[in-house]
Amino acid sequence: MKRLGGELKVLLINAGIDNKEGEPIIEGNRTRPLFPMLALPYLAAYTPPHIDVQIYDEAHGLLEHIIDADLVGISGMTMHARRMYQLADEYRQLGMPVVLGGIHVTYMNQEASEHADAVVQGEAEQLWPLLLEDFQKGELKKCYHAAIAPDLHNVPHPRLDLVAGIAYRPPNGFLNSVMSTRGCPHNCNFCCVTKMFGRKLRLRPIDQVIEEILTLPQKTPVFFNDDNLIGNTKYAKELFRALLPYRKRWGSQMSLKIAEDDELLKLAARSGCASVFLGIESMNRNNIVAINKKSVNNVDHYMDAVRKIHDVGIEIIGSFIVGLDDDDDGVFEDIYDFVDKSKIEVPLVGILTPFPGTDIYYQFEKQGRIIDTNWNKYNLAHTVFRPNKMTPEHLDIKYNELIKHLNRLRFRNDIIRFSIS
Ligand code: B12
Ligand code: SF4
Repeated sequence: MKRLGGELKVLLINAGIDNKEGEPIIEGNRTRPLFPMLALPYLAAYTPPHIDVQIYDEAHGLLEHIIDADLVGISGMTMHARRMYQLADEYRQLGMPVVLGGIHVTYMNQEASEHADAVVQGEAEQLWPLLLEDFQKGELKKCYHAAIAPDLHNVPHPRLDLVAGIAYRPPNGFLNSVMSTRGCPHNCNFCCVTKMFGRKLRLRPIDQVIEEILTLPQKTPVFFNDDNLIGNTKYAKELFRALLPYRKRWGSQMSLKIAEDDELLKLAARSGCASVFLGIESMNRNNIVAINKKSVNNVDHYMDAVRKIHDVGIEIIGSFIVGLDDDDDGVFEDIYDFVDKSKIEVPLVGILTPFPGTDIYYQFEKQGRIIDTNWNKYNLAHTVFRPNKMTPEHLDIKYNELIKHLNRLRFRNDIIRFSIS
């Protein structure tokens, strides 16, 4: 177990999807990830050097054999929770202690603790070394709660080298996942981000971001792993200016507000922005108000915003939600028409999903509207709640039809050069 005096072996697993009994992801609406998640590379970076740490990322294939370790740490989103528990149970049966962490178990601590020796809630950078110390002393606690959101000054570089051998290499993907901010100033009711990372945007010093980018393979694009790269426009402009000399191509998630600031938009384009992931969410003003996004999304300006972004040569991955409370049968056509007319390059449509920890989760729970807690289905391709203006079955059927139609449209457009989806 705890090889005191000897080298401790820690295995970190990014859980995939429990596809033995799970639900397949709708073909065409999701692709294999091109770049890695940062949780485990960061934890590895915070692991003291005398500990041997290994990462297995199941995004490109489930782990088929047991890897020997003294301690196993498992991460994942809600859609990976069952696989996380399956792995945890297997490792624990073999006598290897398991720690679970990540966005899902942060909010489903009770459930997770049935499968784990320890559960970590929140951002674990500061906790992780302490947890490892406790483990080595034989004093592992059942629950660790990160009370303080870590400061982003002087964070070590995430250990991307530990996932380099998997699949994040051209032509299947690229390694260059970089974080520059955490949190988001907005608070959309379906989103976990502000609950988990806070509304106050934490900023990483720009020179440190650039320095990290320069250590990564130079010919492949950079994906900024931020939730809203332009959450602080002053910072974003400085970052884009700092990127100018390096002639990078990059993509990130950001809000539609990018189109409201000409200087910001032009700087983004000049600094190499090739593709943006935008939360367009809904064509319906009532929905935008209800999801608490009216300060960010103006439905009357969508077309104009898309045109402006296209005009500077940036491609758009547009994210839409169906099943919002004011959605009736018209929603599917509205989204299709918008994608068709606006010519956004990659439409991503998801069914509203009440992820644990979000405002809608608690709202739907209180209203008795959650009808399915099979976490495998929490991948935005299944209706797990009772919609307001249609049946769950109808929403599923119409959603699948829309995806098929959009895939044809996407194929027709055939202009995707670089995509972060
Ligand atoms: C990058 C990203 C992606 C990439 C994933 C690339 C890949 N290789 O899989 C892309 C764009 C493809 C993507 C897709 C999806 N994503 Co996504 N994604 C993110 C994003 C923006 C960053 C993830 C990240 O690296 N975070 C930084 C790390 C440091 O934070 P962290 O993961 O929370 O880890 C910290 C703690 O949780 C903890 N921790 C985590 N794991 C562990 C394990 C142990 C043992 C310990 C001790 C601690 C610990 O410590 C870490 C350090 O502090 C997050 C939002 C976010 N800010 O996290 C959303 C997020 C994870 N995604 C989300 C969702 C819903 C999806 C999709 C299902 C939907 C979609 N948008 O189409 C798909 C699923 C596809 C898939 N991969 O299976 C949700 C998850 C909600 C949930 N409860 O499940 C999030 C939170 C966004 C949101 N708006 O709510 N995503
Ligand atoms: S703007 Fe995006 S990241 Fe921010 S709270 Fe809304 S959905 Fe989440």
